[in-house]
Amino acid sequence: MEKIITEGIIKSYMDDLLKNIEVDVVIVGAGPSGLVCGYFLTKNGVKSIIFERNLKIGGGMPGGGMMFNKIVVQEEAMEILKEFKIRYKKFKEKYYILDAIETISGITYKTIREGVKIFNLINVEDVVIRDEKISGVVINWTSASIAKFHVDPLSIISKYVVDATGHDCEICKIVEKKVGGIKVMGEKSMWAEKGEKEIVENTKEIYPGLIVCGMAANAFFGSPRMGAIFGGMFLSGKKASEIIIKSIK
Ligand code: 48H
Repeated sequence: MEKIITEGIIKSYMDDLLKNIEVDVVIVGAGPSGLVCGYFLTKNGVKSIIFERNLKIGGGMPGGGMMFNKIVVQEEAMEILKEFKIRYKKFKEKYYILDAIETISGITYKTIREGVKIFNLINVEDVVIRDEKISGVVINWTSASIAKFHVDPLSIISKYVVDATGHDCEICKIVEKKVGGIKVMGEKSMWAEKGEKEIVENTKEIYPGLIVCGMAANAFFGSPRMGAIFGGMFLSGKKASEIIIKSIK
């Protein structure tokens, strides 16, 4: 039986990896914005995969606000939540309260079932660059990075890379440092209305082949944080997918 378990797991994982060596879109980060982006891309026929460095999926969402595992979502984003069949309660005019765990679990499940492959425990440590275009990502095991082992990485080729890495906008910082031509402004202090408004405007292609979405978009453009309100994350993930769909199709 042990032999069957081992063979089954290794073969099946390797099959998944081999099928995804070249894809349309690599999304970095399985937080709310990255998951929603992947869902709408795949639903519209654009093959996308997600690399997540953590063991768990969901980024900052399971923590809700200060570990009270609830989130607030505003009216404009509720259509997206309804598509994922997440339950909600109206709180005040135009604001809804959702269970953080149900929301992230529901989004994750539907995203995977739509056909997005999520690889957890893999860190994106660099990008592939060709003719001044971001053309893929460089990956390694998170455990190797934590241990600071010198293990050379592997690469995945793609038409687009989406930076959905949250507050740290890691892929933008890598491109700023190693490729040049862009400048990370850095996230500003709390201002929920402004942060939520600007996050959608900030979702765009910031370098050929590189789209920034979610909290990373506000960090890149120097916009404020907004606390545990998540409508902007969902709208931003959806907008990132629309930019790519329009360009690829
Ligand atoms: C692989 C990586 C890498 C890497 C990071 O932080 P997230 O939840 O990001 P968003 O933008 O989808 O959502 C932001 C939201 O959770 C939040 O923080 C809010 C609303 N804050 C407001 C406030 O005021 O504080 O998810 C990003 C994911 C995480 O799971 C990381 O582990 C992952 O990206 N990640 N994965 N390679 N180099 N860097």
